[in-house]
Amino acid sequence: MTRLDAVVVGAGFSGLYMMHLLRQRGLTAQGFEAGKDVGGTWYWNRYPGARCDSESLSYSYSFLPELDQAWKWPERYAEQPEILKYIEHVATTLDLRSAFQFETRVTAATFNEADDTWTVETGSGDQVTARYLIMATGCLSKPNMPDIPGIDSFRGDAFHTGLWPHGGVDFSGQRVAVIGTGSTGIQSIPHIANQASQLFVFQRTANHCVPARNGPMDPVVERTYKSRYSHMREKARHSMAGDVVPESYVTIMKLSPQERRKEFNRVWSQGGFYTQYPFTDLMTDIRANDLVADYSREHIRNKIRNPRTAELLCAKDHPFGTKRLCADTGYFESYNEEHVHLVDLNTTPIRAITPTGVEVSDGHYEVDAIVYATGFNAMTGALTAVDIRGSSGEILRDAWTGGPVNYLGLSVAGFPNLFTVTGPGSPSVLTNMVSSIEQHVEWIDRCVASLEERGATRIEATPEAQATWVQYVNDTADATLYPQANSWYIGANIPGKARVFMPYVDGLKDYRDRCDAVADDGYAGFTVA
Ligand code: N01
Repeated sequence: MTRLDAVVVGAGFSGLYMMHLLRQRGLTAQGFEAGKDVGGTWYWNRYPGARCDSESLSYSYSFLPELDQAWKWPERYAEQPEILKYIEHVATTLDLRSAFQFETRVTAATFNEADDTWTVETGSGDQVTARYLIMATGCLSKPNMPDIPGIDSFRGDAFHTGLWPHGGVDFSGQRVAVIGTGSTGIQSIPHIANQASQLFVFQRTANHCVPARNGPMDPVVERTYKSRYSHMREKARHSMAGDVVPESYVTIMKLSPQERRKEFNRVWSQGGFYTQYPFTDLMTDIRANDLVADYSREHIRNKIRNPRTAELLCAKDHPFGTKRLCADTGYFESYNEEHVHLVDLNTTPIRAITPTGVEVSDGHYEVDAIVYATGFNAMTGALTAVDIRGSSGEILRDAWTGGPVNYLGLSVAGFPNLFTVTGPGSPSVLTNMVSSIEQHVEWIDRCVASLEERGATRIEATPEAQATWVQYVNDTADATLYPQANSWYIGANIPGKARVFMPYVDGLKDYRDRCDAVADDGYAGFTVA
């Protein structure tokens, strides 16, 4: 059996950077990736309109300053093909593909007490042994297909947005159903509407949206950014959101109604997630949150001609931003088209998928194609899908039945030498993902280097440190409005999944400081042997 220093699972932004750093340290590492090539999220999510909601100039690696200058992002927010092209370019430049075995899914990993190694098995029958196992499997990579009666009986074409066909899909002249109105549904619906002859959107929950304000890259913005790239990266690294931060902050409840209006107009005209960043009380004071939510609903009512449709599209059942905000480019306007119909699943729930369409409580919609924009088993799904057996033989999936527990979002008690990149308990999904990924990967790299230097063969979170961390993550989330929504952050989208708020809400800077303090303190909260 091949013996290695490390196995890296996943060839997205995380896995590629991890592999690069391990190789730079002179360690032997093997990567496994289920896809045919690199890209991770950006390899699989090829649905029409797929685009990053973080701005292109900040959604890229910071460790390649020459590439920062050379790379041309055509738009304010990059489309999926542009991001994939960037990742492919990095993989080629750093010769990272040679470290990965593609079209290979890791199915099991077992810790060997005798020599502090992991034996990793793949669906193709490979077995390798390595000191470290690094799961760079992504937070939103395990697609969630809804459990609807008759789902397999449909005779038309059915697609999940997270597993989109590589050649694309032409919906021209077709009657299409889209189920789901999260970020993905909201990005894809205007594009599908442009092709379909009839489009039926099945909505269970209206989501809060902000205007994306996408457009061609402004050359002045690009020039300015590029002239200060290292400064911008440094600011992002030490910011709450892992992104470039606003110049100043305001407390909504301290503003007069006129000041508030001016401030809301300002952030709305900037668009994107900037609408969230400058407000200190948005996510903690429901009165402030309600004011922003009211303002956003006003925009929807102004955009949509049919008042009943407008009301259905106004998010009302959860505070603004407590589910992942969606960035809107032409989404609401789609409903002004005569061939686009909104079906409210609260009044007419789906009963079944039939061979010819979607049956709801008061009728049947005949369609040629169904698009499931129904999201992911987020943060834990890709980890619990693998039979990861720790030192006592316990499977990670079983250890997490009551919700994920770990230390720093990086390490699980009972699972020595296992690292999770952007795992539950980390800020990841509440930040610019690439900034968080870099922090995690660099921390793991430093930890591995320290173990190698000390001649240690094993590192493991203590149950006490893990319990304290989990409590801290829960307590800080409970001090915000986040847990008030039935979101994937809390596992609410997956029937039977434990309801535990998973992301770390205190931001990347605070998280980085805590992780660095642990490392500076000789890996406090871990046992090293
Ligand atoms: O998934 P979602 P997504 N019957 O879970 C509905 C990231 N992302 O793929 O809200 C009917 O948000 C469900 O309804 P409800 C981003 O972090 C990033 O859209 O549960 N409906 C909801 O409307 C995002 O948050 C980018 O009531 C059902 C929808 O399906 C994350 O990916 C771009 C249903 C699922 O929404 C996931 O977004 C796009 C059922 N049985 C996405 N089951 C970037 O910018 C589910 N739904 C990088």
